[in-house]
Amino acid sequence: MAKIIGSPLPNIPWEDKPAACKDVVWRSSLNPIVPKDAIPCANSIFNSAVVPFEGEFAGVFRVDNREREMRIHAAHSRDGVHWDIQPDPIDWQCDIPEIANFEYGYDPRVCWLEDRYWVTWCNGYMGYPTIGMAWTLDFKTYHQIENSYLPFNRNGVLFPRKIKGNYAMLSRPSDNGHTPFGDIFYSESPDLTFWGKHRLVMRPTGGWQSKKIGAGPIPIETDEGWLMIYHGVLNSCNGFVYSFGAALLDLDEPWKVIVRGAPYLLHPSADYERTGDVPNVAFPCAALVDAPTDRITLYYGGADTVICMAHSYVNDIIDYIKANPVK
Ligand code: BMA
Repeated sequence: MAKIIGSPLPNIPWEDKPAACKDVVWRSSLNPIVPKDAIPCANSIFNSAVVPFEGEFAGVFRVDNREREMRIHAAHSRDGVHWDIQPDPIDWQCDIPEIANFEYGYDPRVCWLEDRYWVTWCNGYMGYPTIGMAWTLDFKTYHQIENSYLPFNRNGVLFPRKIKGNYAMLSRPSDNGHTPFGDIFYSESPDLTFWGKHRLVMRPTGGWQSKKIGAGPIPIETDEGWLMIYHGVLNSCNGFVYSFGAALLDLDEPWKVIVRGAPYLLHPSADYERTGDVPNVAFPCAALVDAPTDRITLYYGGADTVICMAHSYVNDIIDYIKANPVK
């Protein structure tokens, strides 16, 4: 059994696995936990990040507004299920004039790293998507730094500690549209501003992950490797289908894949994943883990419209991908 290198989270939002469920990952019976119109300006609220904060939970949520602009809002919850979402988007504080002009932002992730929370998101720069970064201590004031990469890039996901002396991030080079390709890359930085030493981690393979792939939640450290949950896309005759699965990456050289699951963990099959602004999307952006009990709760967007939760055990996911690997 792999040992999780992490903290207790006894108040993790949780439901036991239904007796009839044969899957490794099961959906919350409360789904969708955040409806599309939870605040007046919202057209849809989805693909969002959640972290433990001061005994409760902080959220950094993707809100597409009724002009269909992509914005990021702060949120707070006592239990990880019921959320108070700020009515106005985050007002990023930035003293770099070239970066300070916010254009659009979406698909945020949040990572506790050393002494503060870092938000990464897909950030519009001169009309092009790249990875934006900002830090916060209180989820009220957010200090934006340089974009991490040249466009085009999406799905920037930090590792929660330095690896071999450098900060580390996964990302997914892309194009300016609905990218018909996409591999997961790994990059390092001495200071969170200058990123290099780029390494290929994984390419698409078959089936549900045949078109493109992108990292999801912050990787989870275990003594056997980093558990990376990622989305994969199938190009069906009715458009893209977003499912998610998992892989285990080497602790010191995370571009080396130890094992990668061939079947998906969750595939859009509930109504709220199949019907919405973009049908057939389950897009994970965050995970909560209670290390002593092995419990994991995933947050994912349903059909680009709502926020959902799913539960599992970290070791059940690891055992499942080991038993069903991509060969
Ligand atoms: C991707 C991103 C995600 C979205 C997905 C499905 O390119 O834009 O935010 O969930 O497409 O539309």
